[in-house]
Amino acid sequence: MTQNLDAYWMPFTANRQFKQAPRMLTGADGMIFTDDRGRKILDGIAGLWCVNAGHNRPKIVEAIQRQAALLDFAPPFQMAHPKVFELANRLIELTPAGLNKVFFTNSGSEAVDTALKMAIAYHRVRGDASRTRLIGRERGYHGVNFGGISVGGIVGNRKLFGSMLGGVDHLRHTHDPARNAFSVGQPLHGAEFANDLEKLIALHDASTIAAVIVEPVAGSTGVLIPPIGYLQRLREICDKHGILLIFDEVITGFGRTGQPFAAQTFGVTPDLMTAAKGLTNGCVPMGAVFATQAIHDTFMTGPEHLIEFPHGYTYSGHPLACAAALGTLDTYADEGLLTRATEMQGYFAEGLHSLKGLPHVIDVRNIGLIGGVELTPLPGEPGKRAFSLFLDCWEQGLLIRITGDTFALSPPLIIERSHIDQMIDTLRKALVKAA
Ligand code: PXG
Ligand code: PLP
Repeated sequence: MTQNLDAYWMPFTANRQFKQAPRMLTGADGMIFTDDRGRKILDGIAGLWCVNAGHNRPKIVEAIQRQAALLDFAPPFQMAHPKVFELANRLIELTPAGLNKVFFTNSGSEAVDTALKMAIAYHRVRGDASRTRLIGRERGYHGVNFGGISVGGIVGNRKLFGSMLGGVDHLRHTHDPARNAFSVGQPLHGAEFANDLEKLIALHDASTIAAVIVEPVAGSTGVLIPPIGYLQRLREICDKHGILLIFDEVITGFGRTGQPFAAQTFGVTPDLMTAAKGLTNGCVPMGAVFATQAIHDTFMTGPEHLIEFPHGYTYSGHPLACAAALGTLDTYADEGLLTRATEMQGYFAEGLHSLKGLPHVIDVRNIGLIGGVELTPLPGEPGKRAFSLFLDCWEQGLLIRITGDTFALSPPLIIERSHIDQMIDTLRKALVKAA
């Protein structure tokens, strides 16, 4: 197939490199992609951390097909359709107790900006209008919209784009390889990084701070697992000072860490929680923000004919997305996938940590079915060593994800031991070859 590749400007892609040697996917089933050369490629990253039930799942495919013929679109403002309520009810059975209201968006980025707006508006509606400041974290990824990059902490995603939201500050990230390299599961050291929040409160005064947003496990930035006690400490400080805690669970939601949400894995409940990706198994775009009853109810005052929260998207709660999400939740439930990572994580961790000692491997990190392996950068060429490894794995039939000189694995939750063996074997050979 020769195709003109010029017109399409690709997202988060080295466009010129790609177009010289395209990597074109043409089909997918279960754990396996097919490419345009007819090759089979093992999906080591659930598409992009989203296809948690694996590809081409019948209940999801059929639900989307049926819905398209039944009701293709329903306006979401002042109107609705039954499936969006059904989905909301199903979702709050899975969320941590207390998070029982759902607002729908079309992506993780939109979920993040929605949550930030909810937090600021919540304080204002309560009569606490000076609480507008948002606290993010270094190396945080919260999507690509202006709110998300403002609280985000990945310099490369910010520096081209001028001024960010005002009144934002950042906690330090928790990556501390000197003390924690090769930790299996949660690292022992670093709960005290959460005390940065006390410092920012001392600097800005709590009365100016609306919310703190963190990923329970930072994914895109290279798989940073929260040190034991860290999230608990953040929760305590937020409670002490009336600050909302937002967990961005776009990656960690829907079974990735061994429970439906990482909040449950780590035993810390936020006030607002974002999700996307695994919500529809990646099949139709959809995101969500979960809020407490108290936050929701704060808005439910004033004349009843007025809109309480002036925010929403044309495609909020889209019928095809709702159908896909319901099919996805059925598939997760039928197969016990939302806790399957607990069963598989031991074998997965063993495989990953067996890469210790191979050339240039300086750290291995894991939790649930998320793995990160960090390599020494090539002198003066950060990111290049991992990019070469990514290309080699692709040629050898394994799709991985890289960020800087760390590569990430986040396979579909249907993974079997034989797939883990294949992934680790391919990586081992690639690391040895590259040395
Ligand atoms: N928050 C978090 C924690 C994410 O991981 C988003 C928000 C944004 O979601 P959308 O749906 O707008 O992309 C994400 C997305 C990577 C990678 O390589 C990760 C994401 C997106 C693209 C690449 O790790 N996560
Ligand atoms: N831009 C214009 C001109 C619009 O009319 C709208 C929605 O009506 C938007 C942007 C926002 O689009 P969406 O609701 O899909 O986010």
